[in-house]
Amino acid sequence: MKAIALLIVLAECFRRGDSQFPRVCTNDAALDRKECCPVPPGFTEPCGGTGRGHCADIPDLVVEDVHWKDAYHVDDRRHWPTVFFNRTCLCEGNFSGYDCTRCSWGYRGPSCETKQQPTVRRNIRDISTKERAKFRRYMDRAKNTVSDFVFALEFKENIKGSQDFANISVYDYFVAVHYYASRETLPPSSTGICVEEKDCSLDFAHEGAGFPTWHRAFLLEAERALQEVNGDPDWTLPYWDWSAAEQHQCDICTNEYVGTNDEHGNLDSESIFATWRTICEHQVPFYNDTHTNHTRPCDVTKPTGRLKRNPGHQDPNRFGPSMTRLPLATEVDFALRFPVFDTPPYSRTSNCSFRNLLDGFADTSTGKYRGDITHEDGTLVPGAHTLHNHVHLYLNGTMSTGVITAANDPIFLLHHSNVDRLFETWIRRHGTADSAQPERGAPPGHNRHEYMVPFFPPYSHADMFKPSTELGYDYQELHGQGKHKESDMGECSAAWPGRLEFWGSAGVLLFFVVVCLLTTACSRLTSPKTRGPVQPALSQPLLEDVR
Ligand SMILES: *[C@@H]1O[C@H](CO)[C@@H](O)[C@H](O)[C@H]1NC(C)=O
Ligand SMILES: *[C@@H]1O[C@H](CO)[C@@H](O)[C@H](O)[C@H]1NC(C)=O
Ligand SMILES: *[C@@H]1O[C@H](CO)[C@@H](O)[C@H](O)[C@H]1NC(C)=O
Ligand SMILES: *[C@@H]1O[C@H](CO)[C@@H](O)[C@H](O)[C@H]1NC(C)=O
Ligand SMILES: *[C@@H]1O[C@H](CO)[C@@H](O)[C@H](O)[C@H]1NC(C)=O
Ligand SMILES: *[C@@H]1O[C@H](CO)[C@@H](O)[C@H](O)[C@H]1NC(C)=O
Ligand SMILES: *[C@@H]1O[C@H](CO)[C@@H](O)[C@H](O)[C@H]1NC(C)=O
Ligand SMILES: [Cu+2]
Repeated sequence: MKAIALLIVLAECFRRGDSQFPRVCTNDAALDRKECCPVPPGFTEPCGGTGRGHCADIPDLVVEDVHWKDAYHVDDRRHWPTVFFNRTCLCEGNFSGYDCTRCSWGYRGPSCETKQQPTVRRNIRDISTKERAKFRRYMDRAKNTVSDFVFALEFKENIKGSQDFANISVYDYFVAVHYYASRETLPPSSTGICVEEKDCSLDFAHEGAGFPTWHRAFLLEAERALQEVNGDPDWTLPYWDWSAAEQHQCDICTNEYVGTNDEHGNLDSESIFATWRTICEHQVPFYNDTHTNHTRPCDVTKPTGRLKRNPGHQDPNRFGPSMTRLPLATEVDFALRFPVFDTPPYSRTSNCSFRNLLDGFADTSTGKYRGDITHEDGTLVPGAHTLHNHVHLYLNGTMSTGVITAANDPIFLLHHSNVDRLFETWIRRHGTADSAQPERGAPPGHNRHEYMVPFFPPYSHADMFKPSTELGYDYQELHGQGKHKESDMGECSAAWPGRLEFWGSAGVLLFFVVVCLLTTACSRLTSPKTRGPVQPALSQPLLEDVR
């Protein structure tokens, strides 16, 4: 009993987090009521009233299951966003945004009544010199303009009112959002809630089924913010097709794009980005008088350094020999062949999963997860650091030192725009069946209907799992259009897609084979449409699952 009481007390002590909300909702009254339903400028009712939006309770869509770690229960991100706000605007028709003054993705017009012609995200190597200058200027304006979102400097239980929220620039807001989604809950401690690093961190954006959809939402929000701050609603984020880079080296690491660097990784003073300061580069353990360390919330008002980049100089002994160059187009081709979006446990250890290949923890020759191996003599065999992860590490600097602060470097947006383009290529090739995303069983916050932390007002992964044209944008060109004839899927044979692992083992197979032999269904085995000896015995819904 005492132990349980102590645990509860501890849990109460360590609820923590810094977070971000519209400035209009961080006044004392709104915080107390946990209600963010502002009256938009020019209106008289919250959320604009009938025909536009009204205030409503936020449902809790969290899926509780085995992957929950103790750290989850002391984290402000739990049951997002209800620790902070449990009511927000529910917009009608095609309206959206925290006060229903914006349009849903893909809609335009004063009443958001028109479905827009998709805007086109272009290859940054193909846009004009003028457009490149615009890219640099637009980024810099976002870096130097105050956002209408503010960021909390304290744990939830210490937030007293608006004074605990700080202004932040439009660009840094996105750095902070990415940081917040992936930050650790508390430092590992032998006496604390979690002993090992892996149990202390909760990543709502990476290493899980929601990786592509989370970053898609992030890019849409960032693109819109850049359009708004620059008064250019037709502007689109360019993408950097690193798999087609000259000599497999960073061909946009020049002052025309994101900045040239010297051998120490410092940006050239001629680049506009040399003046940029990073935020949140250090997670500071925080000694609390209860004798356990917290991870102090990032103080977004304090610059933490300059951008660093040194492409091709990442340590190959630590991360593998491929670190001297960018990922190859053949590796992308390989990943795109995988028809199964994700496989249990929908995490960094997933095998034969398109998502995990793209995320970068699966080997692009076997299709299987591969982690670091340390031999007894201390020698390290680096695990798989492929595609998305490979590019981060290759760039050796701000993009590689920690996933939590990588977004400080503007190349992050260009890299992720390309990652989203690969996700889109996969969608156009393999479809968007609901069954592709897990309903449960993924790490916290990564299941299909869970809200993506920390977007506000909240929306789910499912909202992003559709062809980009339905969200109002498209790409100049998808990856390897028309040339994906090969069938190599490494150790994940095409007739045996990884999703079947869900059904366990050979034992289950044997069961189906026996059932099959005992019934007339066996004749279906010879049907010319079937690919392997097992699938015909499975029911139709499962077959759809497998696709
Ligand atoms: C330590 O944590 C407790 C409980 O959350 C809090 O009341 C107290 O202010 C914290 N101490 C410091 C120095 O912030
Ligand atoms: C929302 O939070 C307020 C303030 O804590 C509380 O009074 C109310 O019961 C909550 N509503 C729901 C639906 O949880
Ligand atoms: C939303 O947009 C669609 C497409 O333009 C339009 O048909 C529909 O009427 C709009 N809905 C509302 C409620 O305005
Ligand atoms: C934050 O920004 C808003 C809008 O620009 C401004 O009105 C407010 O004074 C700023 N607050 C602080 C503490 O700087
Ligand atoms: C907490 O962190 C401080 C500073 O890093 C360290 O000196 C102390 O030993 C830590 N305490 C615990 C209980 O881990
Ligand atoms: C992935 O494949 C490896 C090697 O075949 C196997 O040892 C491991 O258990 C698999 N992992 C999962 C999560 O299925
Ligand atoms: C860049 O890579 C070198 C090894 O080649 C390493 O010593 C250095 O710490 C890396 N720098 C950063 C910022 O990651
Ligand atoms: Cu990320």
